[in-house]
Amino acid sequence: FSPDDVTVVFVLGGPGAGKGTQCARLVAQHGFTHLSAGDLLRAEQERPGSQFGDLIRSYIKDGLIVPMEVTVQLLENAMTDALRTKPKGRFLIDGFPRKMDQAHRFEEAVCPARLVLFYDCNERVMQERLLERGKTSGRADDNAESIRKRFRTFVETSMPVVDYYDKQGKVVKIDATATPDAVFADTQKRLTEKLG
Ligand code: UP5
Ligand code: MG
Repeated sequence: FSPDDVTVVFVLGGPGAGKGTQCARLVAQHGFTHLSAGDLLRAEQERPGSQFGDLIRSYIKDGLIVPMEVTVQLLENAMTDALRTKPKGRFLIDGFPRKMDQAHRFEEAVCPARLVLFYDCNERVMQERLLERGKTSGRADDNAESIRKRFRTFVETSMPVVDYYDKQGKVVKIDATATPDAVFADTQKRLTEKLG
């Protein structure tokens, strides 16, 4: 597909900041297509015959970033699929890029992002949310040890990506500690200012 046919918004923020929650609302009200890199990796991990299942499983458990080739390919495939039914696609790419090499590769192979929504939340609140969700989510990384590792990766590896886009003036920073409704109201307001 041609980069002219798509608008890409990256959705970043720490583990449990509320990326998925806000993306679901944006899909419902603004017709975006939501692609969560983590969801795509978890689906690939479960796909019979996948050669990456074991690799993905161990990276996710340790909160590490799966080698970018895998994730970029999954995203490209999902975008191509979505464009079959919607020729001009508006995409929310959730939880990606979270390492600089991914950011560069996506920009070269797919297209640059129009803007980056950054959900800002402190670790205490994020940990509380994730441990609560872990009671029922079945996610292999919603436990205290994996959460600690995810936080470390976020600070060391993923925040530099946010800073990189901030220097380009693309980052819209949103306080993610408020209620989901309040965060969404703020998101809508800021997004409309930027995208129209
Ligand atoms: N909740 C949400 N918003 C709330 C609010 N405002 N107030 C109170 N509660 C709120 O929310 C988390 C929980 O908090 C939910 O229970 C929700 O109800 C509640 P959610 O919307 O799911 O937050 P989100 O930011 O999406 O959290 P998630 O756990 O999905 O974040 P991660 O970034 O850790 O997970 P992801 O799935 O993106 O990645 C998982 C792993 O995949 C990574 O650690 C990594 O190992 C791997 N990965 C890669 O290797 N490469 C990639 O490119 C992407 C992922
Ligand atoms: Mg998520």
